Amino acid sequence: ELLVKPGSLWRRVDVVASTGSTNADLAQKARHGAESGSVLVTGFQSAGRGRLGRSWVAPAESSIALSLLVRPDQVASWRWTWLPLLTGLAVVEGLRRAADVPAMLKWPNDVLVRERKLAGILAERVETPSGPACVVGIGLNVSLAEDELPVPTATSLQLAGAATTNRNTLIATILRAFALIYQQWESSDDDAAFGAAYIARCATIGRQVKVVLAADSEVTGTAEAIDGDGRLVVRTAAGRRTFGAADIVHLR
Ligand code: BT5
Repeated sequence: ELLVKPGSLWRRVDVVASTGSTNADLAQKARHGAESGSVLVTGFQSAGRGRLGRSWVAPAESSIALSLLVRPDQVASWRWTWLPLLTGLAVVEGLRRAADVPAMLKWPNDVLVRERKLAGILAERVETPSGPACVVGIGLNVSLAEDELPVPTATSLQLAGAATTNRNTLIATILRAFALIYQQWESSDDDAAFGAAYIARCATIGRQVKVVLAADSEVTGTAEAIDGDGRLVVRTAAGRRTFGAADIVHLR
């Protein structure tokens, strides 16, 4: 039983024991008319999706996968690039509050604790009969032990010494944090304010980074800022360059 009551943003929260991908399921529901504020939560995905064709892998019983459907009809479509970033910010703020872990963002939207990945976010635009919508997925490692980590760069709330690993508490806190930040973003056009809030929690800014553009092309420099479209601004020997979320950034 979830503690989240349907409110001004959350219209319904469905919980299933397992599925392929909550993002795929919710996108399908969106095409069939699911309303803004629909949430789908599961404990296990057999085909969890990452960005750029990668996969999200998490064992049953020790992780959370959830997807949120929003239809930001009032927001200009060029501002939608902020959705994955503000979701990352919501996860960081929610986990700091609920679990007391020093969560940070690695641009664009990996959630790290002590340089290891605690949560991943995948935002996907979906065309539906009533207009475009966005499905935002969050994968969170809750109680994985060291030998259960899918990759050595991962961590879990339990390994990070979290104050709670209670799923309902975590889900409720993340949904509340998202609703707060989303509603501020939807009702304002001050992306600079989001940029500032994001930068305050972003481990990438001020660091030496290597940006991989293609197999044989990379750029190194110092990450300086997030611009008005949520892109990363890097100072290189040859001047400033701006990168989008499809470019792969390694912290050095
Ligand atoms: C992400 O992709 O980090 C986005 C993950 C989004 C997962 C959620 S779960 C709910 C919703 N439904 C879905 O089907 N997906 C979303 P990306 O930045 O591409 O990172 C993927 C990479 O992270 C993989 O290639 C691995 O290296 C690593 N990885 C995979 N599983 C991990 C895990 N459980 N913890 C930490 N790292 C992981």
